Amino acid sequence: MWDIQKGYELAKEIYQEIGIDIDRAIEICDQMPLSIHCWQGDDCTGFESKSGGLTGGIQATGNYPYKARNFEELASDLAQAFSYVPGEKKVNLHAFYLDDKKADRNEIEPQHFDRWIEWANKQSIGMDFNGTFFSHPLSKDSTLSSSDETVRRFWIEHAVRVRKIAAYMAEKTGKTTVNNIWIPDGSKEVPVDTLSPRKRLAESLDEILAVKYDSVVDCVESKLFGIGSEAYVVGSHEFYMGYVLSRNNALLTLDTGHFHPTEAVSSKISPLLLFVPGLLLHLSRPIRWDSDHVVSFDEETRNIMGELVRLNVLDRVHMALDYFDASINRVMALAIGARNARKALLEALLTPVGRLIELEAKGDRSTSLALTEEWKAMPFSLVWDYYCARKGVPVGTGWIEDAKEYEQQTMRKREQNERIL
Ligand code: RNT
Ligand code: ZN
Repeated sequence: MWDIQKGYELAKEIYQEIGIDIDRAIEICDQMPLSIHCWQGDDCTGFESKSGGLTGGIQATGNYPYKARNFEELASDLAQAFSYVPGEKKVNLHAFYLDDKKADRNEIEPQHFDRWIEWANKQSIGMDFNGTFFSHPLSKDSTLSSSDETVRRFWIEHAVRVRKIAAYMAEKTGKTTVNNIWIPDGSKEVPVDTLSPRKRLAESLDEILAVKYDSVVDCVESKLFGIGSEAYVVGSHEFYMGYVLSRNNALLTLDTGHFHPTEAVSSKISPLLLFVPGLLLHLSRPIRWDSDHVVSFDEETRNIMGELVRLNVLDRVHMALDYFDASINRVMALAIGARNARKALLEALLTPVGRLIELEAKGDRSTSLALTEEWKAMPFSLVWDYYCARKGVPVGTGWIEDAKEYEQQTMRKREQNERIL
């Protein structure tokens, strides 16, 4: 292993030349919570007994063995993945990861999540939550926008309970719980009446969000299309944007895979934050469509973090991962995506924002571009390695062997993709 301390000292000097204090950057980066999704660990299967597979127009493709089949395995895999990721973390749960296979979605109670809460407290992490409006017999057609009043009421009841559970999680962990609402409602063909489902969705949301919980941050997530809802999605971007702007009762969720492939979430942050109090980011990697690939240290992820740092809005944004790849080791998928998100944030925090703004204000765009481009080749990895080492997290490729060892020692004992009911 190379001398990490030496690397840090060198990087400190180099970044100081452009006016950047790397210690300060590390500190800010470390405090920003990153919500790590449990559903990568089991291909979004959940713990309910009568699972009819993943529905709702989302899909986890691949058949890598050893997926987690129950609470113990999923919690163990998550803890393993967390150990490879520096910085403040939260666990992001879906309602169908409840600890009681008998309770239906309209019957879930806070106590069904006690084991998760105990686990989160042991890890000293916060918890985020999501209602599960898919993979259920009553979600076949639509949920909160349904014209069938019995169905719509069922899902309203679910969402109301989910918020209560979120408040309970916040109380037990002493940390804010972000509650995200995403529903799959939509259709393969354009319906004649595109408006009525949206009116019903707005009414449902008004009812669900009527009670205010100080410890819960509610968010609503739009989507351009899903499998089977290619032509029409009730909860479109315009719908939710209008909804939160008119009600001011929830934040807007931007999933990086939920827009047209030529649109970039990074370019939506500044105009939206001018009007909405905050955003939830679902970081993903959409390859040509909403493919939900593992988050990469790619241009868009770096652009998003760059924009948050340039706008100085980290305190108005919640960051969560949202992808599911069933074709690779799931613990490694989590570690790769989480490390990349954190890496991109740290890199962004090393940007000489003040200097660039000054140059732009002076109209010196050539120097600003030159500095931006030279900055890209600065020794960022030395700072990242030092940060990992300081947090007791494996440096560089150091975690890969360890994750392989975990697969051999722990995951391999599971029979191939078999579920324990
Ligand atoms: C689906 C949304 C949603 C889900 C999770 C499981 O397209 O992105 O956020 O991925 O809630
Ligand atoms: Zn999402």
